[in-house]
Amino acid sequence: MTKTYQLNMENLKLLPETVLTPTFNRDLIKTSILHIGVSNFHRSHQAYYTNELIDKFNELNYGICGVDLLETDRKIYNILKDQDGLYTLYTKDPEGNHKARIIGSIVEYFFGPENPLAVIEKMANPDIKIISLTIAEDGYQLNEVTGAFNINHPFIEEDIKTPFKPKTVFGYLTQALKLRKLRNLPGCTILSCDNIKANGDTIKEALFNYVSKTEPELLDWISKNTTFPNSMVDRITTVTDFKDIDALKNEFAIDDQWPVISESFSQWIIEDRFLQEKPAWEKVGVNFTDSISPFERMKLRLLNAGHSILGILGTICGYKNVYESATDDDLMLFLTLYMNDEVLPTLSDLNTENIKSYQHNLVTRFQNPYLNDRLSRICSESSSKIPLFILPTIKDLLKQKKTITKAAFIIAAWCRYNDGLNDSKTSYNINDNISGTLIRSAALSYQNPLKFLEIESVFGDLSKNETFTESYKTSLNLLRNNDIKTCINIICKA
Ligand code: CS2
Repeated sequence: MTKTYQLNMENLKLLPETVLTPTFNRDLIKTSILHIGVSNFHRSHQAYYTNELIDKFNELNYGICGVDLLETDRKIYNILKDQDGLYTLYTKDPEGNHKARIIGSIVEYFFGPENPLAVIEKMANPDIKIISLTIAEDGYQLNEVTGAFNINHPFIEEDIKTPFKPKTVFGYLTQALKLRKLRNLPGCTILSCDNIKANGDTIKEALFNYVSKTEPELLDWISKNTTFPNSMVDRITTVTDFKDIDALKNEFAIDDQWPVISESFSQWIIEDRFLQEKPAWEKVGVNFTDSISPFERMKLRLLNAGHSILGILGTICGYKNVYESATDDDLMLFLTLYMNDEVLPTLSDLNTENIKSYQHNLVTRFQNPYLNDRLSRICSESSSKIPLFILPTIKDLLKQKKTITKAAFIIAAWCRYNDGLNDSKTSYNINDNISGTLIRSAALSYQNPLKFLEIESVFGDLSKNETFTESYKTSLNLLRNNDIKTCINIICKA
């Protein structure tokens, strides 16, 4: 058995040379970025880029203060405390090259449930120039259909009642910005890094809604003293499991309680609208642009939608990870036809060459045999993902009077997925905020196929669109009477 070293500052020097470790003095770093939601994704993406910037260019002014707001995040709080804020980013490319890099850019950490006032104070600290977030699709409390902020969400109602013990990002931001105003301090840039359309505009609208209800006199100050750049973030990051933890021990002698595993590819495109001087992230591969919209549409409709399709169809086939789905010829044929016939017409205003190369690269990324990207991760919270990844394509196709056969098949397959049984009659869990509604509606759809489409919070009035419902009903009927592979073959030949 190889000797392993518990990950912490003291042991860094004992790690084998094959491990990339921070070469900078972490004690000299000044924290100017506060990040809410220290998820695996943040740790594989923004914290990585910032680590590279500090490490390669000695930019010591851009340390990150990590913040988590939910009790369910206590695990990361304890682990980062044990490991002096260090963790391993373990990247795996499709050719089988593995790299272990210790990330040292998170130099401070605050845990909301333990001390909410300390978090508010830190957010109000003028040294913090950027407040960034990865709070996942469902953290924005949006109405899935209209995309509008849901002020009546129970968490939001609670925050309105107990403003100094907030639970949501909106409660925290409001109190912190109020303090900045009271103390005559500058505002900050609020940078969303989530997979939602126009993420900066979205957080801005949601925050303005919250503030106009709770602290209306603050609105004018916020609009003058904050900016909300949109950004597009991309790096496939899996759920860490014990096999990864063991592999790191065996391959690199690192004993890390919660490493992050991701592909080697990564992309970050940000609108250049920072209130104050921004980190020179462009030195480490980040692109700054005037408008994120073309990149974001391409990514959400191709990569994220592609994932959801491989997740839903693959789970019904009995597969467990993206690699298995993405190396199945039938599933890939369906995905390719969906992209070519039904997504590309909605992206016709974009550069065709860029789209082709993105699409081509996607196949290699999905087929990375070294990543165990579980379909359960992909399918979780589909009720928040489908409205962002698939429904906008459907709406555009219907508007343009183009064919929607494959898109309708995907929605019907999602209904079939919510039966909770694969084609070999093995059951799986439906992990979703509204799993009860999904399961009930899928059951009712045996009698009346439209029952599933009538979940208004997901589909809006799609059940009233006859062009769509005809195609959807045909697909659902097929799916109820055949295994998924047979259905895919029929749909692909149609
Ligand atoms: C995935 C994303 O959650 C999902 O459904 O599609 O997490 C995806 O892996 C990332 O957006 C990749 O950048």
